[in-house]
Amino acid sequence: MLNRLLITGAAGGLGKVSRTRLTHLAHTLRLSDVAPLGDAGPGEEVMPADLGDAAAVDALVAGCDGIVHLGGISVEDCFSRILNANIVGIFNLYEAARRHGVKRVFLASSNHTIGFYRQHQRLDETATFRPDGLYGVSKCYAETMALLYHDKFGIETARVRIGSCFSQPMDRRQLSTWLSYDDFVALVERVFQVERLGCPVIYGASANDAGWWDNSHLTGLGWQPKDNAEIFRAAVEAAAPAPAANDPAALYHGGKFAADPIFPEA
Ligand code: NAI
Ligand code: 15L
Repeated sequence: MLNRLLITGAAGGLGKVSRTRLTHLAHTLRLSDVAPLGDAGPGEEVMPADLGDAAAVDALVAGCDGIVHLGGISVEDCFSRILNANIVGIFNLYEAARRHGVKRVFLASSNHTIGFYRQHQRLDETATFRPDGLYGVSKCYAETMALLYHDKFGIETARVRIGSCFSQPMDRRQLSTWLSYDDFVALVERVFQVERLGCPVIYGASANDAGWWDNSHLTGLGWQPKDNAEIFRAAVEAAAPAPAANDPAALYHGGKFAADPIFPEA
């Protein structure tokens, strides 16, 4: 069991799931975000911080022995916001982890690192990056920083290319990319419980019949996703007509992100 586990992005969708369902992993959960987090409950510490603020991130990481890094811009956005949270923020986080001797990180990367592959293509850990926007590029950077800090300083990171982690799949594409909350929680558990992690790329998807990603390289992790988006197929297909064959939603792993423009500064 960890002593103190830092969860960044704790006010977000996956942060809320983590806050309630990862309590058994550490004596104390240190919760951080720029958005309101409410009061600390039993076994919690609340520490608001902007990931772009190096001093604040240093204080955040001090005294922690594990990090679940969920914080940051989580969709396509203008470059300055991505730069602050996802580029400067990742540098601040790994530098703080190095200074304070944190040994293990769960990094929320994204399928948008490989979003421009076509949906007929099956990918494994050897797939090279094909980001579908600036957000995807920032996650490629995050994965690369994790690898650098592993090779140079021995910090272990699970580089988890999360598909679509919601209570249920919301469209046809997500029948392939869905990660259930139960499978997400089980993956975080294994990341912090396995004896030797290394720095693997992990495709964060449930055991979907329609899945596109191959995790067969993860022989020692002991993570076996149990859910399958197929049980939602009838409801998903009834909710909306199939997109046209040339619609990005039906063409690319990253779906409609591939059609996003470069967003102007707000
Ligand atoms: P979310 O957008 O709900 O949560 C992200 C949190 O980060 C927010 O609460 C936000 O306030 C915080 N944040 C943004 N900028 C910040 C900054 N400068 N400093 C500190 N905190 C900041 O996203 P969600 O869905 O919970 O995803 C969590 C992580 O997983 C994100 O990094 C996202 O990119 C990644 N991910 C999520 C997927 C999903 O399906 N939920 C799929 C792929 C990746
Ligand atoms: C992501 O990276 C986003 O954070 C999430 O909100 C979803 O859009 C997901 O990818 C997806 O591709 O479905």
